[in-house]
Amino acid sequence: MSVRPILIAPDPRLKLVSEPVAEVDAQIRTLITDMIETMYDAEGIGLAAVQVGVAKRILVLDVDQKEGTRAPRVFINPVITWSSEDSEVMEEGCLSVPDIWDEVERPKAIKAQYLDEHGVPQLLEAEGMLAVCLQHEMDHLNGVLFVDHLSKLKRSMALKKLAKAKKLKKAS
Ligand code: GNR
Ligand code: NI
Repeated sequence: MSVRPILIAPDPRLKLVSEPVAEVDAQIRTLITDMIETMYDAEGIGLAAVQVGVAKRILVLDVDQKEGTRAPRVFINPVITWSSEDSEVMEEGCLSVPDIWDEVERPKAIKAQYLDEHGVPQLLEAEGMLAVCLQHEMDHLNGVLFVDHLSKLKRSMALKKLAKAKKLKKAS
């Protein structure tokens, strides 16, 4: 088990469309274990495989982390089968877009199908933070970051701030 480095925008690898997983083999299981460890280490509530440089359709989530009770959920090849017409605005952040938070509007509730870590098909109905996070992670699988949902002006301000922070970090 190991914590893997998280890619930071504007890394071009974050724009890749991830490939479906054909079989949940030992290599995929190691990747999933590392993703869970990496998510907790970074104090995130979700992580997509592409954020650690593996463009496969896998994501992990744990949106209601309480001390001592970790309950990571694993989604392989997830598909949203239904989205509510009602939308909701939430403040979002991203481990690949550090220190930038902004409001994103998304469908309030969704239904999804996916394979769990055993390769068994599952269905999920989600709303609230779980729905937000699942949609945010599924965007990653398609090469989309939350800042791509912002106005052009807000996005360019966010990316400028990020580039500046990267430069400062390099110099220090
Ligand atoms: O840790 C995270 N927090 C978060 C907060 C609001 C909306 C989405 C997220 S996901 C983010 C982790 C991450 O970047 N996953 O891709
Ligand atoms: Ni993210």
